Amino acid sequence: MIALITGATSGFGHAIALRLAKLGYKLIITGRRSERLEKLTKELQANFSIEVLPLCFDVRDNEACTKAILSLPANFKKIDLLINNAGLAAGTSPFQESDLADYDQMIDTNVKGLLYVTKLIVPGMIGAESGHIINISSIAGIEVYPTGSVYCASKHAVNAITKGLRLDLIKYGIKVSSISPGMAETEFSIVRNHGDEAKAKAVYAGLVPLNAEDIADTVEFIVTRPAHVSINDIQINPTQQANTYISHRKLVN
Ligand code: NDP
Ligand code: 8X3
Repeated sequence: MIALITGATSGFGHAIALRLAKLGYKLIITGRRSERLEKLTKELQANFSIEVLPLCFDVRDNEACTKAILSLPANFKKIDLLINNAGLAAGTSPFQESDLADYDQMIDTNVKGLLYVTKLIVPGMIGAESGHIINISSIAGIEVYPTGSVYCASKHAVNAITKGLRLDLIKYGIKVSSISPGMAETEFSIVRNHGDEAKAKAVYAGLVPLNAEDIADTVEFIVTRPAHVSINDIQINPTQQANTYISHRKLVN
């Protein structure tokens, strides 16, 4: 079985790569940071007896996505599992103070990037009359919270695309799933706060957030169901987070 994971250089994607390697998948790992891809490739090859192909490209660039996917060697062409994980939130300001460049980055990555990659992988799955696509969405795709309008819009779009793909691909035996996590401590908040690590840390003050392993566990559950079972969506939150805006924090002075 071959899996392609977007955004494998950090956080969820990195943990999912290690987990799928443990399950025996051959892996295509992608992201923009080539040195991290090289390091992960070496780690996967050293610890698991699997083949790994790193592909460095920006999912916002359709030409680069196309070049990368069309360059796949014959022994990596039949992709059984696509994990659309690459994504981000950018900015924490209310709409009226927020930045158009942040909107472009979120929509171009979370929505258009996911579409570009999926569009390139789906024909092979249709040809094989099998396959599985897992989109990493968010609880931001379920509820909208203050300062999150565009990120939430991007994840609502991911949910619509997930449902649409499921409807259109059902006749080819292709499973389409999504995972909708709440707060998880990865590089996500550092990116969202434009590199401000103190502000990123404060996001999780007084609670135990999810971690990347929790999402790898969820992926493992989804991909190990029998052929006749398809998981549509799994929502997963920290125990101290009820929804996007109600958390129970225990602050210590
Ligand atoms: P990280 O910042 O740790 O990882 C994000 C990954 O996405 C990196 O590997 C990054 O790779 C990749 N990426 C970002 N932009 C691009 C791009 N333009 N082209 C290619 N790859 C890109 O965050 P998480 O692991 O937390 O996030 C993964 C997904 O989970 C995202 O879709 C996010 O929205 C979602 N999510 C996160 C939650 C959280 O609280 N952490 C909760 C719910 C959902 P590189 O920089 O090398 O390109
Ligand atoms: C990330 C989770 O709650 O910060 O998708 O929007 S949240």
